[in-house]
Amino acid sequence: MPKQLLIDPTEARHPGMLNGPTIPLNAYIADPIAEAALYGSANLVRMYRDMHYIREFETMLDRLKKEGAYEGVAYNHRGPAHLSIGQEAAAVGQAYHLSTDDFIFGSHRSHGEILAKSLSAINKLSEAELLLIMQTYMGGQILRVVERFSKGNVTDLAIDYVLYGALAEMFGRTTGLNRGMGGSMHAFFPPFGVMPNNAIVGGSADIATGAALFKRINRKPGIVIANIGDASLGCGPVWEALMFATMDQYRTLWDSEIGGAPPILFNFMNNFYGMGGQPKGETMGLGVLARVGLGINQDAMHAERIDGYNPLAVADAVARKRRILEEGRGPVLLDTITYRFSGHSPSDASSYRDKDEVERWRAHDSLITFREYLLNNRHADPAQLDALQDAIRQRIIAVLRAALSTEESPYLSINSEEIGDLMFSNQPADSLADGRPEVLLPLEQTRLGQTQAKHRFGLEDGKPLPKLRTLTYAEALFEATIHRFYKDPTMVAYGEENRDWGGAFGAYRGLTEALPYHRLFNSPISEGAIVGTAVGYAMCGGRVLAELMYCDFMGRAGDEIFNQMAKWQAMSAGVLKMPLVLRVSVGSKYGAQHSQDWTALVAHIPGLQVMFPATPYDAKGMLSLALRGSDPVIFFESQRLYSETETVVAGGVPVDYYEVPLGEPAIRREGSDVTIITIGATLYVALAAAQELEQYGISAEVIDARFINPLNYETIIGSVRKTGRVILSSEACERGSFLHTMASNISQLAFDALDGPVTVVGARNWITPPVELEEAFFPQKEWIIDSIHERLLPIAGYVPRTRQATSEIQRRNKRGI
Ligand SMILES: Cc1ncc(C[n+]2csc(CCOP(=O)(O)OP(=O)(O)O)c2C)c(N)n1
Ligand SMILES: [Mg+2]
Repeated sequence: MPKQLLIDPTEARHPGMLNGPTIPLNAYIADPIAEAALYGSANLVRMYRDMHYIREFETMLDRLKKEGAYEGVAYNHRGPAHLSIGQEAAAVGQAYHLSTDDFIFGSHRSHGEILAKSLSAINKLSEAELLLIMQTYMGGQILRVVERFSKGNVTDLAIDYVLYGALAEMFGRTTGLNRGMGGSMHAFFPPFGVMPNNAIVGGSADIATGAALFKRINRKPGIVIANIGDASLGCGPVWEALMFATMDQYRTLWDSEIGGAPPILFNFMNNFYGMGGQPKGETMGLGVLARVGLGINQDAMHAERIDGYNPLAVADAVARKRRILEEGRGPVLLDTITYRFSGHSPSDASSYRDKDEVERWRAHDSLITFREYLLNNRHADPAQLDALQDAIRQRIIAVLRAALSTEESPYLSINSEEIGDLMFSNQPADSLADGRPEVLLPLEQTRLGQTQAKHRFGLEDGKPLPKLRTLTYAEALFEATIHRFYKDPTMVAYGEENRDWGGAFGAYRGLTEALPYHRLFNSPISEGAIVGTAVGYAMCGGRVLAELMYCDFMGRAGDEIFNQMAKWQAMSAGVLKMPLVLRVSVGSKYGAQHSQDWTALVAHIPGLQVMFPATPYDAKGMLSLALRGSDPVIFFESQRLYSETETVVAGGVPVDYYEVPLGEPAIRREGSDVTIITIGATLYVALAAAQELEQYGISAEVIDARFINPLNYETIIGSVRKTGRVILSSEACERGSFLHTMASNISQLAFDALDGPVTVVGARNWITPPVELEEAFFPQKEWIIDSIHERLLPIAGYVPRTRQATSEIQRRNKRGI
C-alpha cells in the first residue's frame, strides 16, 4: 500500500514568503536569587569544583607534555592531548541536568565532557549503584587499582575511579576505561552515559543520532548529545546527521506511540577555532553558527546560541531543550560559545591568534567569574574554595602516580594476541532483547508464504525451471532478512528506497507490508549518515541492517565504514558490540561509477567481516549468519545474481533456517589438474571455463571463496596441494584486488606443492565501460582458459583467444592500466 503523503500541485505552486522562527542569542538572564533557590549553594559549589577538576586535569596533561612533569611527578606522555582549558563551564553546565540514561558523544577534545558527565553521574547515583558499576566494569580491574590509593568514602572512590580510569586510558594502560585501546581521543565510559568520543572530527554527529534512534525505537529513556567542534560543522557527515535527525516521517508516518523524532541535541562547542582556521570570518560564512537551524527544519531546530562561559546558562538551556526532545519535537541545535586558552595541542604555539584576544577571554575565564559569583552571592567563602582547589590538586597527583606506575597500570602485552582478540566479539545471538518483535502480519501471511512455496532448485533434468516460480538470490536474501526481523525486536533496516520501493533490486519486497515504519524506513540520500547512525544504533545494543545500493557509494560513507563501523569494537576493548550488517551491491551495466567491486578496500580495514555470496543458497545462509552475529559485516551482493536461481548447490535452498559456516570457502566442482578460485559472480564464469577445459582433458576444481574476512585457507590449500596449480578470478579491478592477498598467502602456504605461479585474473584496471563493452573489462571464460594455457598448463594444440601471457602483466603495469 503506498503511503499517504499527497503532493498537491496547487499548494506546491502557491506564491508566498517563507518566514523562519527567530533564534535567541545568549538570552539567559542571570538572576542570582532565583539561581540560589533553584540550585542551592552546595550544587553551585559543586559545579565550580567540577570545573576545577577539569582545569587541573588538563593542566596536568599540559605540563606533562610541555615540561615533562606535574607537581614534581615526571612523565614523558607520548600520546595526544587535545585540551579544553577554558571550556570547562560549557561541559559542566551541560552535564548538570543529565542522568546516566542520557548519553553524550564527543570529539578529540572531550576530556572535560567525560569528567563533567561522570562527576554529575557520581553525584546522582547511590553508593550501592556506584559500587556495583565499579565492581562489575571490566571485572573490577580498575577498581582494584583505585582502592589501593583512594582515601575517603564511596563518592571519593568513584571520583578517583573516573580520574584514574580516564588518565590510565590516555596513557594506554590496560587499567584504563577502555583498556588503553581508545586513548585520549576515544575514551568513554557507558555506565555513566559517557559514550564514544571521536578523533574524526564531526564523527559523533551521525553516531549520536543513531544512538537517539535506538532510544526512540526501543523505548529507552534519556536524551543524546553530540558534542561537536564549531569548525567541524564543515564536515559532510554532520550535515547528513542533521538531515537524518530531522526527517518528517518520525511525525508524519511513524506510529505516534513511538514518541516522535529521536531525542538528539547537536551541541556545537563553539570555541571560534578549528586548529588554526577561524569559522567566523574565514572558513565559513554563517556568522552565527546557530543560523544553521533555520535551514534545516521549520522549527529551526529550536536553535539557540548560549553562553558557554556561564555554566548556569548552559544548564538552563539543556533543561529547556531536554523537554523538547522528550516530547519528540527535536532535534535541537545549540551554538555554545566558549574559548580554549590551550592550543589545539600542547605543541601548538597559537601563532594564529592574537595575544590580546586570549587575554580578553582570560578576563572572562569562567573559573574566575564563577568563583566571584559564588563569593559575591555568599555561596562559599574564599578559604573554602582555596581548600577545594588544593584537594583537587592532591587528588590528581595521587591519580597520576597510580596511572604512571607500570606495575599498577600495566600495558597489554606486546608479545600476545590480546589486541587481536579484541577485533571481533564473535557472540552470535538470536535476539538482542527480550520482548516480541513489532510486526504487522503473522509470519505465515507475509511474502514468505509465497517464496517458500517456490521451487528451491533452478534445474529439473538439467533444464532451467521458470524463474518466476523458482526462488531467486534476491528472494533468498529476503527469507534471511524476514526471519531475523521476526526473531529480534531490536532489528531495524533502512537505507535509500528501502520501504515502498521494495529495497534496491527488490530484495525487501514484502517487508513493507510486514513491518511498521520504525523498523523499516527510507533514509535521506545520506550514505555517511546511513552507516554512521547504524553504528550508533548497533553500539547501543540494537541490530541493524543498513543498505547502500551500489558498492561504489561506499565512497560517500568512507569514514563511517573504515573508521567507525570497523574500529569501535576493538577501540572499546570489547565494551561495545557492532551487530551491523551493511549490504552493498556490485553493479554492472551502469558504467564507471556504478560497477566496481571494492572488496579489497574493506578487506584492508581491520575489524570488518567481509562476505560475498554467489549462489542463492549462500545468499540466505550467509545473510542469516551475518544477521545473527555481533560483528560488523560488509555484505557484498552482485547485481548479476539477484534474479538467478540456485543451480550450483545440490538440493537447492532449504526452506528452513540455516547458516553457512563462517569463513569457509566452498568447493563447487571437483577436479584434479587446476584449482580455480573465485569471489562473487565470477563463479559462473569459472564453472563455464571448467566445463570447456574438460574438452581439452583438463580437470578443473572450482572453489567459491564466499568469505573475504575471516577466511579459512584449509580447503583452498587442500585443493592446491591436490592440483598443484591455482588461478584466481573476480570482477574486481586486478591491481590491488583481494585476489592478490589470497595469491600471496597461497604461495606462502603451499609453495612446495605448486607446479606454476599463482595466477590472478581480475577485471582490467580501467573504468568500467558501458554495458556494450563490458566483455572487454570483466573476466571472461576465455581469459581464464587462456591464462591457464599461457601461465600454468599449456594445452596441446590450443590457440588462445585473448592476450594473457605474462608479458601482458609487464606491459599493463608499465602503462599503469
Ligand atoms: C575528519 C578530520 N579532519 C581533520 C582532522 C584534524 N583536526 C583535528 S582537530 C581539528 C580542528 C577541529 O576544530 P573544531 O571542530 O572547531 O574543534 P576544536 O578543536 O575547536 O574543539 C582538525 C582539523 C580530524 N581529526 N578529522
Ligand atoms: Mg573549534
